[in-house]
Amino acid sequence: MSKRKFPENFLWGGALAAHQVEGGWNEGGKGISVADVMSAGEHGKARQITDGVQDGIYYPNHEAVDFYHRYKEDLQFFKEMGFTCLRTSIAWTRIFPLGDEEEPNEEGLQFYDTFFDECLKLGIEPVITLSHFEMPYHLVKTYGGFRNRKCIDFFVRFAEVCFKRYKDKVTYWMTFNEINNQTNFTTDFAPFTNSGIVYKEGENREEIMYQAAHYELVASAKVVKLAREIKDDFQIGCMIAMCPIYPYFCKPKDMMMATKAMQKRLYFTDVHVFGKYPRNIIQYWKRKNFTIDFTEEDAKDLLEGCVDYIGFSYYMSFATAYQEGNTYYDYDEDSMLVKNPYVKARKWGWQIDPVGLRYSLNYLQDHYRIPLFIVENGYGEYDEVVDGKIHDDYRIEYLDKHLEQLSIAIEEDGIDVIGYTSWGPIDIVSAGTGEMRKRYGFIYVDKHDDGTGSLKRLRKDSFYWYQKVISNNYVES
Ligand code: BGP
Repeated sequence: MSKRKFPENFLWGGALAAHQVEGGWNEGGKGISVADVMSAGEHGKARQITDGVQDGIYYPNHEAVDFYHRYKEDLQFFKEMGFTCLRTSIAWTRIFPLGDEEEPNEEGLQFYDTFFDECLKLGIEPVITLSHFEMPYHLVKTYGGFRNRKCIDFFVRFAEVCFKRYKDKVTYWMTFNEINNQTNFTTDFAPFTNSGIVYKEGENREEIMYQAAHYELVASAKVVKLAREIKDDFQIGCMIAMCPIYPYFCKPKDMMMATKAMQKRLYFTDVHVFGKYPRNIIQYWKRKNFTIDFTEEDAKDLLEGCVDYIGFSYYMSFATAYQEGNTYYDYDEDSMLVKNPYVKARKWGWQIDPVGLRYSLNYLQDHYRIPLFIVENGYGEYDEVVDGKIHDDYRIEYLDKHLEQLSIAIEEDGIDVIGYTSWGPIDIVSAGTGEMRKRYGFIYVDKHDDGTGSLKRLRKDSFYWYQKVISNNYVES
């Protein structure tokens, strides 16, 4: 057993998203967001967007775990675990209820003012995502979300208000959560991926996805530029989902397949970090005859809005095998992913691969050479309460193995990592399925899939484990 130390000033904490934790969906002048019109999926199935809020449908995000009213109590738990940072998002609809107004909603701004003050009072640094799967629903209905260039300006205005208002309270920012995830969701789930796109029958979904993603990348770059004008020492990053894709065999064609799949998922990072698209994506658009509205002004904005760090989520890895007839990109993504026989999958099919985290850190550092921030990693599982206790050794094992790999990456590979925020430090609504039973927390919340529950909070065994890791600032391996 050796003790692997983390760097001094390493940021330790947890990560949340406003719509998954806050509730209070129609309080404080808040408008309706995409998340507010997403139904709960059946167990393990994707959720659906409904046309507005309809009677008789259960919307899990409406109350979530009531953080909106209970955040003071919850911050105390985080403090007790020793958090030095907390990642969460600002609900766009608290600040601009419709999204296209000229003036922000003062009550929404005040909510985050008092929330950030409370964090800072406890020595917890807020790490803020501007858009985490919760575009104002009005922008979806009226403008078609990010298929419309106008949404760039709405997003920039929202960001500007946040930067100016919270400039003395927040240093670490991220623009769009898991911006690259939309390449996997040319489905009814698309509006939930920040893009706000609802696809119509018969349209070329892929082309529209690339267009919307381009507008989001431009919006992100403009926001990064603006952030620097407002405050020099803001640290502003992107946020990507990092799911490394391994070749199934060492067959050259499998390797090529894996390379192309990685390019498709990670081109976003190239644009964020270098301010330019990689040639492979431009070439792909040409091959497919996609017409992307991409102006000279856009190219300039992208170049001038490069990020300071890469925030990323890591939960799992994938594997891929070449299939006869498929020419790399021209596949349906799901059908090209194969089960990796060397790693175990969990209930929701996510493959557990701690070494994949070390691989990801190396990959991102080698390609992009700027600091990294692990802003999501965690284990979603059913938890059982027995006599008021939750023995979640499976979660401890998962996190411990990932932290071990993180410490190796820092110590042996010299990776520059700002911090680590585990996903859902308190149980929250699952983004993918809308379930409560897919729990990630160190703190259990008595809330269930049918909306019942006292909302009482309980410390799980993992609470004490994480508390120890943070206070020691090392893991044993
Ligand atoms: C990421 C999202 C989060 C979060 C997490 C876990 O993709 O950024 O919002 O929810 O995944 O996913 P799920 O909640 O579906 O288990």
